Amino acid sequence: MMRAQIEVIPCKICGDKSSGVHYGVITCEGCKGFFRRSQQASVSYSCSRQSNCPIDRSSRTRCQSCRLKKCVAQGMSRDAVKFGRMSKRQRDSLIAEVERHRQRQQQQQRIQANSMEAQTFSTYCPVKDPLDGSPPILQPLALAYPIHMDPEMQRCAPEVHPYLMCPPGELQASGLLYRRRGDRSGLTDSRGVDSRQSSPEQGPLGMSTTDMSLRPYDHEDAFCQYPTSLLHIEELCASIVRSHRETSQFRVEELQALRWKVFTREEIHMYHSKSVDEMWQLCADRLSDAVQYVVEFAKRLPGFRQIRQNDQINLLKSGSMEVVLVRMSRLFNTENSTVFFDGKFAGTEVFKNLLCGDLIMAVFDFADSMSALRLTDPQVAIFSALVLINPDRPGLEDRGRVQRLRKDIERALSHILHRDNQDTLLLRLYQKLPVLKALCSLHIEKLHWFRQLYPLTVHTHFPPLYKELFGSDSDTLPSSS
Ligand code: HC3
Repeated sequence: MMRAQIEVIPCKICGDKSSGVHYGVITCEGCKGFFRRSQQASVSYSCSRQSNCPIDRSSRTRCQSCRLKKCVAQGMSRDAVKFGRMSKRQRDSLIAEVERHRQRQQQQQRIQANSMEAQTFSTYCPVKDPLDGSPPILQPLALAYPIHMDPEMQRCAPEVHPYLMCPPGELQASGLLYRRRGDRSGLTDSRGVDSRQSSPEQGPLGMSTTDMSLRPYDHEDAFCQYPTSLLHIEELCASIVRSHRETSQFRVEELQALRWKVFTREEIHMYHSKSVDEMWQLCADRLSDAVQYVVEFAKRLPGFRQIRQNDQINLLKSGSMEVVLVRMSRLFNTENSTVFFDGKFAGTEVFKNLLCGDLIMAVFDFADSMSALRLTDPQVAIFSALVLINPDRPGLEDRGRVQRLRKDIERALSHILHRDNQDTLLLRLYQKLPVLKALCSLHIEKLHWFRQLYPLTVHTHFPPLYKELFGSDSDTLPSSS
């Protein structure tokens, strides 16, 4: 294939302009050179953070360990050079990818041309689409739609649920890795004021409201219009679908092309040679990555920013794992019961050393039954929004507002299913809600069990966002020793 054609796809590692296929992956010259240097016997890198540093064009030189990890996860290998030519399958997949890129670029240009017009009458004021070109396919969207792309969305009140509200990199930079000791609820601000009583003008930390990543409820914004007309419902659907598309971590088409990439026996053995806590740590890392995208999805949902800040946090705390599980069905291959995990398709046996076979079986069964519904991506998007915007979650202060938004999303779901001639799916989707709840309770139960066995691993090695969502206060507070 012509190099110039491949170059329409950005570097799979950092998103910079690519220069062709290097070591088996489309990369730029910088990442090609980096990978070559990393292969020297004397080289060994380590990450001083959580081993999940974002790698993009501007940050790629900051952490060599994470950059190399990403190169390997994307499939870079010295062997790719030794074995020379690509297989027919790889070539076909590459051609298809180039074609999809072209089409997406064209589509994007059309959307951009239309969006100026659309924004003038949009009830939901959708977040400006950050795309200025087509997104790279099948790579973390931190590259395609960097989570730090919208500076206003990123700023946060760091001492209040820091990891829900800030991308990890920023927190490290601000040195605010932990909440203050003694702040048991995590909702108390630096002045000892309960953030739940935040004034309308100021956020919990006395910051202006624009300093928040999850925006606090804004009285100026209190008048929120809810759609009644078909046009509004359609706008709501489009806006939710866009939020999903921008934050969905992996693209369905590309996962489809990668279905043949299953873990080999040797690779499965490698997972089996990990200790229980190493395996938990790995899964906690992957799960946190997925949750990060769900948080971003929530922030881009129409109406979410108009919910009170503490309610936004409560919805995410109780709903983000459920959305991860809904999204997991997109990554599931029913033919061989595998899920796209850690760069390849994995069966339940990969997770053996977590020692929670019942949870893994239940999660895989759920993914299988969801995949069997053969939902389209827009249907997954709106169902995910429905799962997240749930007025029955504990601790909500303004349940009414959540209820109203939920009603709109319910209408949106009925509308899209009706439009797709699949009204019968509605009941089947609602039947999934209690299953999701039960899975999440089982997940938390497993974490309690694991914490009793390995309290230090959770406290010291688990990603802060994971602890923020699933852990207890003792997991997030600095240890007293
Ligand atoms: C199966 C899984 C939950 C789902 C995770 C998914 C499939 C989510 C979407 C991501 O894009 C890819 C991905 C990676 C990891 C998958 C998790 C691995 C194990 C976890 C189970 C529910 C076990 C819970 C792990 C624990 C106990 C550490 O929290």
